[in-house]
Amino acid sequence: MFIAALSVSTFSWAYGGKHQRGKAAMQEKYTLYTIPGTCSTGIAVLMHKLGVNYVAIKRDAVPNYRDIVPTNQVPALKTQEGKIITEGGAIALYLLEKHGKEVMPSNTEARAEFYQWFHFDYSTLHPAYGKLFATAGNKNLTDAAKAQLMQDFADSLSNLWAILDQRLAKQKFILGDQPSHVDYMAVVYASWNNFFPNTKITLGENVLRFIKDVQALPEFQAGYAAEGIPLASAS
Ligand SMILES: N[C@@H](CCC(=O)N[C@@H](CS)C(=O)NCC(=O)O)C(=O)O
Repeated sequence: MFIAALSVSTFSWAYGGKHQRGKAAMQEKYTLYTIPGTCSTGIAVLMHKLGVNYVAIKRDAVPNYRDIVPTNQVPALKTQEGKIITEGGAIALYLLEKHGKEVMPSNTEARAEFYQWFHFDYSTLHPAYGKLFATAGNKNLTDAAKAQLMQDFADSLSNLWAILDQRLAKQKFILGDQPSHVDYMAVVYASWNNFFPNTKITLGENVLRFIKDVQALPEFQAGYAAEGIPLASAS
């Protein structure tokens, strides 16, 4: 997905999970390639939750990024050993397995539920936004055709949010009373509604409450601060 409107200024800094590490860059374990505000920001939030040290580098500050990541997309993670992992879902599961066993459900049934909603994020919600971004950037459509197609895609997207709204009527977070990476990603995606001011995407009242709750989490605030971007309003 291409998000042209996001900031692309150069940055590189060292952060360490719950505590900003300032100049102690020598101890960094990971490099996270990111475009702040995109799906890579969800990984930044997870890294803060897990308390792992990393350096964030903006994709557009890396001249040969495509040589490192052939899709040219973020997120990408360079491990301590120098291995590059791409695909946000793979990165999240790698980090959770390595540093977050205690925040993963321990039994198979509960883990299946985690995987279900994890993939609802990565394989259903994210691509639904991808259709909107792609249509918005399509130069072959008339304005009227583009607006209609975008609204059609937005209606399908609103149906996905309605599924979450129903679930969030019964519980605080998507998996229950504890926040997880599934919540972080959903709230990052919800912020993308702001890119489509002329298209109606409906978020139910439970989703709106949920967004506020997730944005209030310390790891969410720390992740956004590390990315250098404000929390997005949702309506
Ligand atoms: N399947 C990939 C999709 C990654 C993706 O769509 N990344 C977007 C940001 S959310 C991106 O890099 N956009 C910039 C571009 O495509 O040039 C994943 O889940 O990691």
